[in-house]
Parts: sequence; structure tokens; C-alpha cells
Amino acid sequence: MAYELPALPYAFDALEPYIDAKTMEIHHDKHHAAYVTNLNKALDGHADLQSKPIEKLLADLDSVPEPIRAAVRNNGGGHMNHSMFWKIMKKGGGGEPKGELAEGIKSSFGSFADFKTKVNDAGVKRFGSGWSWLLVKGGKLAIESSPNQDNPIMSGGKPVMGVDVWEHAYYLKYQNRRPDYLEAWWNTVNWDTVADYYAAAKK
Ligand code: MN3
Repeated sequence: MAYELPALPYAFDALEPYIDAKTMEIHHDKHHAAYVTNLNKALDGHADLQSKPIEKLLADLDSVPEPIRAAVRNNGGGHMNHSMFWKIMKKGGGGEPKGELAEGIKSSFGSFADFKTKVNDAGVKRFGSGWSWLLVKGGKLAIESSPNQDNPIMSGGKPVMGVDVWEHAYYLKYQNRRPDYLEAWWNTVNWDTVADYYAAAKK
């Protein structure tokens, strides 16, 4: 069974004015679609690997034959990362998390404001393309950035929230202003789905 591009769970313009419709259309229909196509191409003839859930595939890259490992890492990572990214945003998102997630953030990072600053900082300092992550590792919440399409699951972590800082995520509206994009991005967050990822990551 080949990997499939999930439908965007809202309209292209749902995240306006923070993320413009054209960016969302190209990001989902072209970039994410290409990761899925190229992942399936790399895994052609490897039915055992293609039948794995994407998170299982990426948690054990050593089981992927060396000649296709980089393609699986990059395109599989792109597929998993974007599948989460669409779900943790929504129309009318933003505000602050509640419940256990809010408590976890407070006890790990001091305050919600400090947490935001750290996530933004990880994203701004990531040279070139990558992601800023909230993750659970060793039972604790942490903030890290990753290069390219790497996902925390590739190094023993569990992703809770990932912010795409590739230029394709913001260039049409923000050009070189990655910090402005990151600041605006918080207005799109779907804290309910981030809380679901947190609950799953703690298990
Ligand atoms: Mn992207």
C-alpha cells in the first residue's frame, strides 16, 4: 500500500491573513505531494517497508537499505512532518493551550511567553531549511530544531508540535522575514490537536 497525500483539513485561505492561500496551495498540493510521490518511488519494490506506518518507518531508518535511505529520510520525513503540520493549524486558531499541555509547558519552560520565545528562537537560528519542534524525549518536554525534513522520531524523540521554517512555508508573504512569519504562525495553532500529540507522546 503506497503512502498517500492527506487532504488539507481546511480551505487554502483558512489561515489568512497569517498564511496566505497561495502559499498553502503550493505547500500542500506541490511540496507535500512531491514528498509522497518520491517516498513511494524510493520504496518501489520494498513492500515490507511501504506497509509500515510512516512513524515506524522513520523510527528505524537503519532497517532501510542504504542506497534508498537518504531518499526515505528526506521524503518520508517531509511526509510525516507536513501531515502533522496541517493538523496542528486551523481557522481561528491561536491563543494559549489548556490543561496538561499548558501545565507541561509551564513547568518545562517557565511560562507560555518563554516557551514561544524558545520555539521562535530555534526556528530563527536554524540555518537554511528545517523545523522547530516541541517534543517529548526521555519523558520530558524539550524544544529543538532539525535540519531538512528530519523528525524527532529519527533520534528517539516524539514530536508534539512542529513549525516549518523552510522558505517555501512563508516566502511569498514574508520573503526573508522568517521571524515575522514565526510570530504570525502562533495565530494559527490548533491547541487541541497539539494536546492530542502531547498525550500520545507521553505514553
Ligand atoms: Mn514545508
